[in-house]
Amino acid sequence: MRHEDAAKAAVRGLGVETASWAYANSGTRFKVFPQPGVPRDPYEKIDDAAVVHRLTGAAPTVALHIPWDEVDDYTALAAHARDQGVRIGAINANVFQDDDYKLGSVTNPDPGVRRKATDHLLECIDIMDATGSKDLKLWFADGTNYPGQDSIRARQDRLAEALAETYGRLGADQRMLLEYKLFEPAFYSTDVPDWGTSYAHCLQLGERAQVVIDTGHHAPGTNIEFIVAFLLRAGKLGGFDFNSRFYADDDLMVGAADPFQLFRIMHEIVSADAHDPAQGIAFMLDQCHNIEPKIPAIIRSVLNVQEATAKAALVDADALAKAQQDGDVLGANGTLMDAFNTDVRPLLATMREDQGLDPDPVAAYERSGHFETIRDQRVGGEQAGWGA
Ligand SMILES: [Mn+2]
Repeated sequence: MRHEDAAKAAVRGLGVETASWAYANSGTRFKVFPQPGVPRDPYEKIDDAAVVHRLTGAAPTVALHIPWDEVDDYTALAAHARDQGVRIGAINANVFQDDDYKLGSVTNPDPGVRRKATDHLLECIDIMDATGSKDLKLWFADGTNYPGQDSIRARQDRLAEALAETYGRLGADQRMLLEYKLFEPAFYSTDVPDWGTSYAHCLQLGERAQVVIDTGHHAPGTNIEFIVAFLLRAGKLGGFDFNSRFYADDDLMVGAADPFQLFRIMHEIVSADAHDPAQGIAFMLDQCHNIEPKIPAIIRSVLNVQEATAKAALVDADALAKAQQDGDVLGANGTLMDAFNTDVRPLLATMREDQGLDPDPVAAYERSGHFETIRDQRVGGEQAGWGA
């Protein structure tokens, strides 16, 4: 019973940040399949994020992506979010969708392009000031396709210079979260390909620069929980972009492809008490719902994170520590597996009832009639999607 209470407490404290772009139309490079009722502007994206928060009680912030979420008045957008019961989360910069960025953004050999890219990063901090956002999230598509195309070392110098200028513009309570990705769109060398590169730049920048782990951005078989443990120990884990994958950067629902991996990650988090909001780790979703209905998929994703967290909190820490100390390999592994194999759904249903929520948020959404409402109301105009 004591462990169950601890699991409920761990989950209750956990906020999952949803992404504005996940509510919009998305697809692959082959096809975007539009869905009815999809938001037409950032205000409607925030409305959808607020629905997810109302039903789960666990998604209090929504990340924006600039320029996809460009508006004239960011203060008004933040006020709209507050009226809907949510807040603006991380501001995600976009320096990959302009013709100028063919050979890179902040690492481009052309100083004029680098200036333009860095100016965009600075503009994103202006938007943070206007919206109350605390996190600037950076992912660079920069890299090269062919050996010899550019100097790998010079590109690192250019990257460091742009990051330093941007870091210097941050307010005292703002952070820079630097994401990495193994490959794609660059296929030979990527300028921030792994956690080590991100970590090294963040270390040089200072305390408020931290690494963000997108779970889909690694080579197959990478032990992500090792990265989590290492960065936590170094005080350099800023947050996650949660999603799941079978092959590359699939951006499927977190916990869908490999719930055991998500559990192992959350075990590292919970065993370091890093799920405590005071620790400042941002648990964000970065997913694309290309063929499934978006809002229920995002609700399901929040629940998947909650389930993994509850299981991680159910690990008998004393028994695990004793087994590890005693060199009891099977006992230690068994302790972990007992927690993973526990069905935590009844426990979480009770927790939601205690919070005044529906025990089954996905079913509650289906019953709510919300989808029919947005399908009928959001006609005319242009649906939001990549590049809009
Ligand atoms: Mn990401």
